[in-house]
Amino acid sequence: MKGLYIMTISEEIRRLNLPPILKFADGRDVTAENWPQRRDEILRIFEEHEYGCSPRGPFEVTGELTYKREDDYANKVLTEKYRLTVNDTAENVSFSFPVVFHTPYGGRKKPLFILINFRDQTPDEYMPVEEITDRGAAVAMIYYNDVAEDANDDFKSGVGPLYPRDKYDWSKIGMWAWSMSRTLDFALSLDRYNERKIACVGHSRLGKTSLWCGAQDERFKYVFVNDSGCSGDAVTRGKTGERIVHITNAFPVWSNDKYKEYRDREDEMPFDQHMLVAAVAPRHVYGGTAVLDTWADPYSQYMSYYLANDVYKLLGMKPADFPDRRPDTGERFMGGDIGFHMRHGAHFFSREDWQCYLNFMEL
Ligand code: GTR
Repeated sequence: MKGLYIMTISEEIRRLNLPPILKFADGRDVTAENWPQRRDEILRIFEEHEYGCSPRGPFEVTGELTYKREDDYANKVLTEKYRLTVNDTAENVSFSFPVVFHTPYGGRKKPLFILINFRDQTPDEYMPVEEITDRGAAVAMIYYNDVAEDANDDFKSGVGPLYPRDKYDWSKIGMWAWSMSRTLDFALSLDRYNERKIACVGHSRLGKTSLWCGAQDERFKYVFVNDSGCSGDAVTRGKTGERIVHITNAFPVWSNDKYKEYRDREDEMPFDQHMLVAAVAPRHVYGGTAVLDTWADPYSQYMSYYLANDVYKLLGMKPADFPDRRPDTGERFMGGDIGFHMRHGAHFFSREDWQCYLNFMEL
């Protein structure tokens, strides 16, 4: 419904008193030159206050081919399943998990989506293989429970028990994000993907995961965040629907202990989620939201991209043409290095979302 909401987004934002993206914690101004230091400061803040500290390696990643089909999808796609083994040479531990790759045939190096997903099946309603490969892109999928179970298990499953918690207080979101980066380590070793078109993508809790992964790992040139909401791409202060108290009660393992101190104390946070969206700059970041996804709160999600756009302006990149008002249902903002859409319907990772992501990558 156009025009019903009359307050501008900048006025809504002003009332929230958000920590600024373009000031260091000590109050210094951020410039195009010192943006890398500010980005680093932002990442350390999220590590300390929300997602926890992940192992930094170095890692050696090898893959054992466990399945291969050369004539998949009308002979147009090579499907391979690998069992990846990650060797952390600093901590002397190793961990294995499976990944499926679908790579279309053709001469040039292919764009690659690394998708972290809810189900161990392919194709999947969140991974429309043919629609992706017909646009010339490959997709590699990780099933998140293979990395660490989505359960309140005191980090006793998957990769969790390999690392001491007093040194690494990483959350499940941190673990799942880590597996996307390790999958990229392996994918790049295959020497068949286009390094300028590497994307990470996930939906909902795995949208939060994609954002945390892509904010940290600069090899991901496109970061797609689908319906991630609370503790993902939605500004926390003032948001409707899910809040820190809900998410940390229901899913305490998605964040570290520090984050729980901000239940009903959002105004005391030295950060908010708009800073994490901004931390992807100068690479591409894109938020997909849905009008009926009120638990995630698409308007608070929009605020993050609206604010992060300032970094794209500062860095002389192509900003998005975001209007200073709440987005309307069906609106897509595609023209810049940062993008956003609010589609019809509810919480879901739809074909429409995928089509927008493929378009944004100009595939
Ligand atoms: C909900 C959770 C959301 C979102 C969603 C999902 O229960 O409250 O933050 O992550 O699950 O992952 O589907």
